[in-house]
Amino acid sequence: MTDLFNECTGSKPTSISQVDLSKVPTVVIDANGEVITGYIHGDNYYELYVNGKLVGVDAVPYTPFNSSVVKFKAKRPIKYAVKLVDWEENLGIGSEANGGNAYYPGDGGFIAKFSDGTSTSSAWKAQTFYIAPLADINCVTETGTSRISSSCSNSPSSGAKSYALHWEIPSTWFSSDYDFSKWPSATTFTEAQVGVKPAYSNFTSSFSGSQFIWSSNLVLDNLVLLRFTGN
Ligand SMILES: [Ca+2]
Ligand SMILES: [Ca+2]
Ligand SMILES: [Ca+2]
Repeated sequence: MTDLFNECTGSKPTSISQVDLSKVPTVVIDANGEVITGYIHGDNYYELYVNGKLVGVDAVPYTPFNSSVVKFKAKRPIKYAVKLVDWEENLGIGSEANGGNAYYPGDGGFIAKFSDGTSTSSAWKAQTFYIAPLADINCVTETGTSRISSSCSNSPSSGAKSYALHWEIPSTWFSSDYDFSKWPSATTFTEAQVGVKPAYSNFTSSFSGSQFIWSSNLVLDNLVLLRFTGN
């Protein structure tokens, strides 16, 4: 992956016209495929797999917020798999220092657009594998494959009172033939809900038509896997 916007390396273009796309290397997934360009932005960390192979990882795991551009050569239909992590400062309990609260539950958010015609939307599948911080794990319910934390409203007041739920990640979740058909649909969020940053807002034309997505809980779901098959 190549930086679209990354304050850590001083790469801070104010628009896509300032980005030299010819310098973005092509990752060859399928030698007889076509070259596809993608724009990616997430809070806080993402990994992109295409047709079962790792294409690249986010250059900045936590903050400052960044974005990436990627080129890969692959055969249609493109099988997208994205690992998302809403990182934390209090490791294992899903919270961070923010606004005077040492145990603030931070939020996530992800948006991407690819030149095969793929945009992030509720047509993607999104499954959570880590929910925190929880004051009481019994507020989470499971219905079918949905892991629902919408009733978990009380944030823990301290680290000692913070709990987390984890589910085992299938070892083949990113493979081309993994059956994700029963995963919940991704939930879309507005720019206001995710709180946009320059790493995204300087390039809105490149993300045009895509929506911010996550699993059903933008705040408490901290490790989310996405799957989508393009045209
Ligand atoms: Ca990042
Ligand atoms: Ca969170
Ligand atoms: Ca975050």
